Amino acid sequence: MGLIWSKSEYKLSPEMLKEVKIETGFTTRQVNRLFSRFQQLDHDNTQYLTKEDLGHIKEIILNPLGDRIVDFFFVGNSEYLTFPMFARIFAIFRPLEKHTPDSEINSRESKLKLLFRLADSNEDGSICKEDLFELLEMMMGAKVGEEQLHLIVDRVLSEADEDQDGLINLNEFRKVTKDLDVETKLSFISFS
Ligand SMILES: [Ca+2]
Ligand SMILES: [Ca+2]
Repeated sequence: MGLIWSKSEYKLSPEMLKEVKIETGFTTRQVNRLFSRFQQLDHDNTQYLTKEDLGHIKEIILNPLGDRIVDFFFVGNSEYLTFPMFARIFAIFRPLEKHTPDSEINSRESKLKLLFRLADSNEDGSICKEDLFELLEMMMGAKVGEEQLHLIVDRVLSEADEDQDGLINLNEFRKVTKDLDVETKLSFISFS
């Protein structure tokens, strides 16, 4: 038998389908679509993705926080992304329904936490001036000059930093983003 014949596409097992559905709240159809997407990205049929593979996702390339999001997929510096890990991240981006409880993986609270973690580039649990500068620089691109960015950073920090320790913690972040439309900022992957 030649090599070409042994390169068969692997399938999503019923057990994994069930597990992913329970964990993410996706329907069977959605999990299947996500799985074919996973397979498309997995060019060499290894059943896991690398950072390079993720670099082909259009929504990620176009997102100003794309690189951060890719890093976020690879939790704990793991080099390999399996399908359940892949599905879990997409689940956070799943749009909110009317009364999504905070415990749900796609709740406003998990999206907010994700945004906070994306902002906290040195992963020390708070957003400092440098984190904020980097974040805004990425989000606003070249449209805003450095000087102006510094002004914006100072303003955001003085508004958000209630206990005046020079850092924005998760609680302060939650308050300052109270009116922010987290939904449209992060629900960039739709299944409709
Ligand atoms: Ca930080
Ligand atoms: Ca603070």
